[in-house]
Amino acid sequence: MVWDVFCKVIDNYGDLGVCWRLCTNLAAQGTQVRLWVDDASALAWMAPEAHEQIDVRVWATSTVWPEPGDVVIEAFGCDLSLEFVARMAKRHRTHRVTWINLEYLTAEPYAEHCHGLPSPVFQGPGMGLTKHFFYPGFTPRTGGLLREPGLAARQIQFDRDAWLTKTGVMTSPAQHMRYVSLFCYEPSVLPALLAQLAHGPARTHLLVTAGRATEAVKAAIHTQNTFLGNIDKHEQLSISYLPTLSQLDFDHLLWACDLNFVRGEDSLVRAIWAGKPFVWHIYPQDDDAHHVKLHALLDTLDASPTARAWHRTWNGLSDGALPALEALWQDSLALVGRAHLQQQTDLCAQLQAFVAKPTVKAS
Ligand code: TRH
Repeated sequence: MVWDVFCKVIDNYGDLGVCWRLCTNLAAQGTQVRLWVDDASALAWMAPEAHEQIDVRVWATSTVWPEPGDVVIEAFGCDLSLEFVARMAKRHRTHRVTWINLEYLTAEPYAEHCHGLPSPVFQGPGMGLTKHFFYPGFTPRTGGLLREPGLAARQIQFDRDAWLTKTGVMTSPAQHMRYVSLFCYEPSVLPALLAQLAHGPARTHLLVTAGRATEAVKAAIHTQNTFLGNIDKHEQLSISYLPTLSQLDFDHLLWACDLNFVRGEDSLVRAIWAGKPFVWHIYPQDDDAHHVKLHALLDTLDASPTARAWHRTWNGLSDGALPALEALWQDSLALVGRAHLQQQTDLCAQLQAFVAKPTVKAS
């Protein structure tokens, strides 16, 4: 089987991050994958070692299209080139081509209702084809979550101190140090978080990811002289600004920390698999549709009052002060969610089963 996966980078790292992860999951099952992407530059750090079964191709207007594969994944409604769609339709007359639109992850009920729905094409270059909507999700009636085999075993074998030392974060074994990762957009309460960490009572080392989170922390420190004074006085908070990490090391970061602040969708799922307390910064939408989406996730994971209060404030849904950190260190949102979601068939296996279904075959 050859799979074509199409990805357009809108902004941030999530579009490519999800697509690359899907491709590596497929390749691990022996599938040949072509990843078509309009801007592959982030793969240089996200996947520096590449993968011999994943053929990364530039998706440009001038692309000369090869024979389409057996399965074509259009990630997040990225609109395939009409020339390629025409080739798919032509091939489909003699050899089944399965066309799937992989949707964004959400815990909202519509994911269950829309998962697997067909959309036959009656006119235009794709006439005769059927596009299917595939919704990742948190319940058995959705397409599940990306979770590669062996993930839990790798985490068990992970040596946190060795990793922190290798990355230069830990120079000598630090007793009673709490590690916190920060991957976020620009939360308005970020200065309040930094101030809480700086006031202790425990010593905290903050690992700030490259890009927007680093810029946000530097801006907050720059404008918070009183807060800076606190850092200097008590030495409770130290900060490392990380370089861009490979996806593999991004997981290691989440495994190494006692508390993870994550954002977007792929890192949310990885934070759940990491099983550590986490706070999610949801990708903001203009019409505030993300408010419903956030609450749907919290309901699905049966979040504690602590987790709910943190998520509301961190995401700007509440004007109140940032809740106290103390209750968050023990929060079991990820642990409970992981125990439950690990029972689900993972997204890659569900995709493969979906493609093999007779109803899809007949399309
Ligand atoms: O970067 P994001 O904010 O992506 C977002 C969301 O996906 C959002 O839904 C989408 O609409 C928007 O982009 C366009 O967060 P996300 O989804 O967690 O993706 C980050 C990816 O980057 C993830 O695969 C982890 C990876 N990553 C690394 O590999 N190394 C790093 O150093 C960092 C910081 C991230």
